[in-house]
Amino acid sequence: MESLFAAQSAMEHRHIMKNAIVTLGTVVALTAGLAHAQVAVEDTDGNGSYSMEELMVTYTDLTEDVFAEVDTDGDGAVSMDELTAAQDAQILVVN
Ligand SMILES: [Ca+2]
Ligand SMILES: [Ca+2]
Repeated sequence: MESLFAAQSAMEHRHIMKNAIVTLGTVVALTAGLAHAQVAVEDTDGNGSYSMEELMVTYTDLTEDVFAEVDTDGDGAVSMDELTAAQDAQILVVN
């Protein structure tokens, strides 16, 4: 009986360790996400969204296909949220 308890205890310990590692991974991912969001793209014409031309100042090799992927609602402009999502998903990466 005692060895069964010991085995259970060891399993529980591993489970706790696994959760701690997962939590740490989430924190790292969130921190990385924040770092991506800090890549500044200038809204040159100040209309509150990013055009292909504005994005290309920062992402010089941006293609129309990638722009369409970033513009998830397909309205022809990239909003702040769409930009952040694309940066987090590493669709937009500065070379
Ligand atoms: Ca703009
Ligand atoms: Ca859009």
